[in-house]
Amino acid sequence: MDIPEMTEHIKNFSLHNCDNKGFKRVLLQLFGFLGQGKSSFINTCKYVLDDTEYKIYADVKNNDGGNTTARITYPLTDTLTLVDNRGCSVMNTYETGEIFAQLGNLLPLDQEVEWSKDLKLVDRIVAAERYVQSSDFIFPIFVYSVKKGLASQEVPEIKELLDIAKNLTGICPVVVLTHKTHSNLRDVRAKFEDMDVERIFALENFTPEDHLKTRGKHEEVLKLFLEVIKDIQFRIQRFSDPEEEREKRKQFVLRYIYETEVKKREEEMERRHRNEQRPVTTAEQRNCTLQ
Ligand SMILES: Nc1nc2c(ncn2[C@@H]2O[C@H](COP(=O)(O)OP(=O)(O)OP(=O)(O)O)[C@@H](O)[C@H]2O)c(=O)[nH]1
Ligand SMILES: [Mg+2]
Repeated sequence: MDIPEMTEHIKNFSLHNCDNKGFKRVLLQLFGFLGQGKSSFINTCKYVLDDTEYKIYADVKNNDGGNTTARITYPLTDTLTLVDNRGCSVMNTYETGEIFAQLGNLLPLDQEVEWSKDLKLVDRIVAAERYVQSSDFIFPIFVYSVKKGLASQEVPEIKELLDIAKNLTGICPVVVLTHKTHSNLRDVRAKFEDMDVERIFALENFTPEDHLKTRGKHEEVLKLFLEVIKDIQFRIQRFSDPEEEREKRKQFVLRYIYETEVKKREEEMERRHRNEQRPVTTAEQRNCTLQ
């Protein structure tokens, strides 16, 4: 396929032509840590698919991230919609619960995202049930910046995040590596390959500073979407109806929140127990005598 054919193929892709089970739209759910290039990737995709001048749709900032604070939808074609989810700063349990609730599409779209600690997230998931459309097919895309590098000790935690995302959505997340031209590329790509990621795309996002359209950059994005479409067509045949899929995702996330909460409390109790068992130090004894 040449570039116009690829573009037409992506724009004409519709769930009506496959055994869609009642799914109507695909949400391409972007997730990842802060400042990895998620919003820039959205602007890049719009620039390539619309093929007009470069526009800033999703807010991009020149900082370490934390700029996107809401889940915003960006329709790309009649069927494909990109979702800019709020990035997390670290992999702590309450932030990851929140990420999975966003990823599983259990929280409302186009609204500010607040991070809820403890079980408040459960209340928000229940309250959102009225607003969330079950007919949305969820497709996870993990965005990671090559520029950041990837230390070996960070690998297990990213692998866990990707594995949970896979079990939650039923789809192996596609990994998009941004800042492709950075010298870390080879190392970062190899580490993601070792994490059993099936599809890795490395690209250089178009940015406000550099959006000269080259064939290489343009084609890279189109190829990514052709693969994503193939994955959707493969997976949709194996899904049950949208209501049941959403129910499964909800149960999965609620169980995750419950289990992490139990683990947190157990750890807290163990810590207290350890403190009680600890022999009193000479300094503490001295303090007691002085009082
Ligand atoms: N050179 C280059 N710069 C990039 C690339 N991707 C993103 N940037 C720049 O990196 C910075 C952060 O990118 P964003 O798109 O805002 O990242 P984000 O993941 O949306 O960040 P938050 O929403 O704040 O978590 C911006 O200054 C972008 O212009 C890339 O592939 N190449
Ligand atoms: Mg952003």
